[in-house]
Amino acid sequence: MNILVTGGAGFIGSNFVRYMLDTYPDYQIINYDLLTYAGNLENLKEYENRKNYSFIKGDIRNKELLQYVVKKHRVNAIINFAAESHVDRSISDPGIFVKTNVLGTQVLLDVAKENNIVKYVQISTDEVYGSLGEDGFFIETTPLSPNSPYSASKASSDLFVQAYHETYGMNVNITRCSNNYGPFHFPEKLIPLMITNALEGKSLPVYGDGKNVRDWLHVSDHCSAIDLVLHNGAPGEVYNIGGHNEKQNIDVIKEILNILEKPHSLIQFIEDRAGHDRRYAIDATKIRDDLGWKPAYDFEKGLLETVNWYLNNKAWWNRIKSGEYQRYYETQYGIL
Ligand code: NAD
Ligand code: TDX
Repeated sequence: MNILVTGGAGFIGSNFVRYMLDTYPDYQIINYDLLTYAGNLENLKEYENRKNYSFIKGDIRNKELLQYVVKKHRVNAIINFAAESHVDRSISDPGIFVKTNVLGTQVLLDVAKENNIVKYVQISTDEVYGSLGEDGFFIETTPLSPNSPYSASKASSDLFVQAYHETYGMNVNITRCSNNYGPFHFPEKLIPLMITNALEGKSLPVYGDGKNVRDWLHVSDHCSAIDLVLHNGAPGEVYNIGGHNEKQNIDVIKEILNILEKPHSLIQFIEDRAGHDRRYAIDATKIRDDLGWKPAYDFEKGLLETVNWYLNNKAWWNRIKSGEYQRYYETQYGIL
């Protein structure tokens, strides 16, 4: 297979590129990424000279460049990770979310259609389903009910993917995964922000009462699920991905502080996120039954490994936190 991975320099994309190069040495992996603030080639440093790996800096909205790349590399599958991915940024500046996530996906779908790509996989999110109450789970047929500009843009892209399947008969899949964690996670997101702030002796900003629930999945379990969908997903199907690791934010934060042996007094409750979804929980029965997927990670083990990764890779996150991200941080949280 010659696979175009868009957004392969970001958190999940770079973990997926690594997973594919390790698992399928005979596949060609073409990483196409715009290298926005979230894209970082350092994530794939050890792989840059592999002969079955190439990187192209490009925008998923650039149809001409995509046509050239797809033809040159005889691409037969596309997996779209490229997106603006942070909910808080979508609240302060929604426009780029529509441009990248909606328009970008539609351009990519056109390129796939015009080049007879055999499989297109859209990496979506559980956030498109909106928020749950105290109980229940999202299943694939749960109505889309996004609440943030980010999730509205992801839901819109999902609808375009489904429309291209229905209208043009394209072989597509959509995956909807819960919150990922693991190595190379950008420190604007909850887990890496809390780990790195604690290590720097800074306050840990908790939105609202800290009792919002997220359903955590180790990024390598997400990668193995995408692998199965790429190879065995039935045309047009949606697959939910999640490992039944529902946690309140405050409990995750306390666990991080305990691992690092840092005081709970670093926790600072701040104003809630606007439109903050209360609870996400995924029912992943379909991908388990139809494709035989099973997550390998237990959350406690995964969190410990992740904390250790940040302890051992200070240079990686220091470079991020001292650069442009610093300006975003001051705008988002002020000086805590
Ligand atoms: P990320 O922000 O770490 O990475 C996004 C990547 O996309 C970056 O490398 C960035 O440079 C690239 N990119 C942005 N705009 C681009 C454009 N116009 N053209 C080409 N590349 C562009 O995001 P992530 O957390 O790795 O998420 C990857 C995908 O998975 C996203 O589609 C996201 O919606 C989805 N997802 C994320 C999670 C999660 O918990 N992080 C969970 C479920 C689904
Ligand atoms: O400083 C913070 N304080 C805080 O309390 C941050 C950054 C987050 N939070 C809370 C908000 C959420 O309830 O922690 C929870 C997780 O927040 P994020 O890490 O921003 O993730 P979330 O909003 O749940 O979205 C993530 O999961 C689904 C990804 O960023 C999305 O790309 C993915 O689609």
